[in-house]
Amino acid sequence: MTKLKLTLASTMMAGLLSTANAFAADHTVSAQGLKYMPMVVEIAVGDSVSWTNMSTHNVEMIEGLVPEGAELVKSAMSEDFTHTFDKEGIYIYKCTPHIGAGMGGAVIVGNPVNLDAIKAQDVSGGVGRIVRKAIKSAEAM
Ligand SMILES: [Cu+2]
Repeated sequence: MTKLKLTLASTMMAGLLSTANAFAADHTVSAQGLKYMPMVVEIAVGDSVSWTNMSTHNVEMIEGLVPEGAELVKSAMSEDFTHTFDKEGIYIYKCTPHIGAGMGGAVIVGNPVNLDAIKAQDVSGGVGRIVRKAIKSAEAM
């Protein structure tokens, strides 16, 4: 390759890389009282979610209610938190101290590939309400 062609090729590569980054979006979920708003967010693979206003809250994903093989994320109490989702499916999370009051939410990444697995779980109480809302959103996709 000539030097010009190499320069052109690397310029194109840089363009492709920055285009890919430009499509990854960050979505904000805000803690309002004892609720996460919005409670269900639908995002693309590679997007991130930032939880804000986390004065007395955290994010704890629940075993059996995330895609198979996905990391069970647990954020530090009272700290804003950002997580990038690289694996598609439905993620159900709770606020550890406030799940009794129903505080939690769901992130649906790409296709809800684990919808049947989540439906098969026997969940009640606050987590049950979040799961039912997530299933409703996933089925409407
Ligand atoms: Cu909370």
